[in-house]
Amino acid sequence: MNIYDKLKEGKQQIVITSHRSPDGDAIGSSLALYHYLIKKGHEVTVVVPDAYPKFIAWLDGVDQILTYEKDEDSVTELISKANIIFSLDYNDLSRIGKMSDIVGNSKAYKAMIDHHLQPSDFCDWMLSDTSSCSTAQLIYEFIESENDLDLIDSKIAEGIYCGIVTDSGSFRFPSVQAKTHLIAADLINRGLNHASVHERLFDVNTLSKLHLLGYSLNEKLRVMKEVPVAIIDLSMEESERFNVKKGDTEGLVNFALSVEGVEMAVFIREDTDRIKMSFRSKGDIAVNEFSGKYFSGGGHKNAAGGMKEDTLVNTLAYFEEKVVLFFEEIAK
Ligand SMILES: [Mn+2]
Repeated sequence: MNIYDKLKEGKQQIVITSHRSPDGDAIGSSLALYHYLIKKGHEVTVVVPDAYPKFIAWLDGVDQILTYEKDEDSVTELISKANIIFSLDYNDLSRIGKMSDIVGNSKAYKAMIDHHLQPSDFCDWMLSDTSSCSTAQLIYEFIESENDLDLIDSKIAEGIYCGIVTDSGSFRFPSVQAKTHLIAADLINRGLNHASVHERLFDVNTLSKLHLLGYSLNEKLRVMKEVPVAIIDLSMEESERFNVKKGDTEGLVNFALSVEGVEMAVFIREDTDRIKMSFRSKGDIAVNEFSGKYFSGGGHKNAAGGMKEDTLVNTLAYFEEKVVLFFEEIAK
């Protein structure tokens, strides 16, 4: 049975789940679907493994979200009673951490709506579209295929728009389709205040985050001589000096990549027990391969993570040596 018929069987007990460290698309798409399914007469709860970031705390319904980390018992009970479980913005149970057993073992009907590569087979029904820029766009298309676009109000529109904007780099990534813009236009026609969403998402920097950005660009950003690679590194001492909090260093690596002529960038940060790395690249340079080979990491072609258990000084030297090799190999 497909999800559309399942939803027509009558009032359902629905739990919407999304991935660990939920981002703007995870929460935006979950809340958009939440408000839509409530309008359709179902009983709905959104559940995530751990805390959502502060920059999306303004979304309508966010205060109703349950976190497994904090509410283990209520979440376990809800999932055991659910008729339908939605998996949004993830396609493998490993992405929901400690929740994976209770979701995996549940007898509920499971529906996946997601846009990541290589979905695992754990659902009864899947809307898996890897060409889509976001799960939020797929939520719009889900509502569209039910002929329910007229049910989209400002709450649903803000969730969808938040997911699209945050996952598409504000409509700039190659994954953005003409359809994505048509959806944005339709949401605006239905009353969405897009400017206010952008403001609430992006004009919320703390002073200490901006001071860190200034310092990183002024004192730390450098471009290697041998290869078109930009580096920003940050020691523990510097992190402490700027009172760095979770999320404060996010986006720094993109500034490094934006230097004219630079083709690859790395942000290297000394943490308590290891050195953490974040790689970005332009065009055909596959940083996931580089990271997999030298820094026990992986990810996407143009955005990957990695790490090394060594000192910052050693890691920098190792990186600079290996990245020169890497560019020699690419040139062959
Ligand atoms: Mn996503």
